[in-house]
Amino acid sequence: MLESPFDHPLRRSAMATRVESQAGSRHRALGLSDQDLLDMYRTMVMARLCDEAQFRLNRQGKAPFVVPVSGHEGCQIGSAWPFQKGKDLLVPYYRDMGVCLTAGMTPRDVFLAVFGKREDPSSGGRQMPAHWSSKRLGIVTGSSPIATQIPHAAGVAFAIRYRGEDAVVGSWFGDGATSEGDWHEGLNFSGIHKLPVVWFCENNRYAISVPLAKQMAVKDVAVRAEGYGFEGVVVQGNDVLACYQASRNAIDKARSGGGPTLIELKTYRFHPHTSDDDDRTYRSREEVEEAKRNDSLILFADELKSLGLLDDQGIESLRTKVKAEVDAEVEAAWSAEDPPAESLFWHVFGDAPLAVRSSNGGGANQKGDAIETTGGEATPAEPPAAGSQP
Ligand SMILES: Cc1ncc(C[n+]2csc(CCOP(=O)(O)OP(=O)(O)O)c2C)c(N)n1
Ligand SMILES: [Mg+2]
Repeated sequence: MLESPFDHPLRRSAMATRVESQAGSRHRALGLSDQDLLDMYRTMVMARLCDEAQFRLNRQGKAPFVVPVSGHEGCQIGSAWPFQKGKDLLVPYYRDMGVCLTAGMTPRDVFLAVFGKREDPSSGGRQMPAHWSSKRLGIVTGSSPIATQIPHAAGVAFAIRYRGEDAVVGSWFGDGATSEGDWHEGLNFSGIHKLPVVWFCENNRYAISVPLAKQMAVKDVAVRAEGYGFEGVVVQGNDVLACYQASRNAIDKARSGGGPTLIELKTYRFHPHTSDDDDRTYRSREEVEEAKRNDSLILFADELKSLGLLDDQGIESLRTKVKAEVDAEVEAAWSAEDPPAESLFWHVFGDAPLAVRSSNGGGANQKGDAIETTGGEATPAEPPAAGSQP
């Protein structure tokens, strides 16, 4: 018998009646309307369908590298939902498509990055996909080394405190990130200064192929919070409203000067780590299938059905509508303009490096100054030929 960390009362049909009344009172007690629940569910479906589309595109050779979200939708959307748009700051990690869709990114934004297009809000097509960023939406850019966003999040929270602002920072990371020195430094600093930050660990039991037991000698990441002087909470990450509730409580506490909280969201990723990984080498198919039976999308759909907000037909028609939307956005992103050749240097060098300047090139850096590159004759749709690069 597999040990299942996903056991959830909503899966037990014998308890259906209790679940109905519990669910009914639950969202109203949290101040969420019926429409809020439907919007949350729609965002979860959107994340799942973007994931399915990006994997399809990867297999078609159109998307060189993708990072899956499937399995994490419930914990991401539930935890990101209570943040105040346009005010709070979000410091996510690569798997956080659901966090970013909740913050206001669109499927078009997702695929502009997947295809490396000019209008990609995260980097103008110059970062790897899933390196989320949007000044407009308060999403702080991250880099690939695990846990480097943690000191950034602590620093942003310190700046908020220093300036006397009212914002709260949310920062998300995986269980593997918690083995990094950066993670300790960031959480320790946030505890010392009682910073307005909420830490979310999406514990999916693996750091690529490394299982939890090889990463830490404790069962729950949340217990580590005590060592930093603040509260740690364990939440079933496939229970969207439980994630919402824990997040909202922690945000309220942070905003009113109560300091940080570490929220551990127990979850599971259904796909390999990325499109470059083969998870059959380190986990059994039975384990993955067991986790899929406790998919947050299924659980939340059951909850919406028990509340009378959706029936099977409504669920199917929502999925069809969102799929059409995602497909149209994929098409639009695919046909969008490529970045100009000279944008390769933007935000990296003030001017193109000497080594790549030539007498017949031309372009502009981010300041609008003319720069010269060997790809000077290239248009955005036609990047310089590889052979012309130094
Ligand atoms: C400092 C550092 N070490 C190793 C890697 C390679 N790496 C990329 S993702 C990853 C796993 C991280 O796992 P976790 O934090 O649990 O997040 P998950 O991918 O499971 O969501 C590793 C080891 C890296 N990017 N940076
Ligand atoms: Mg992990």
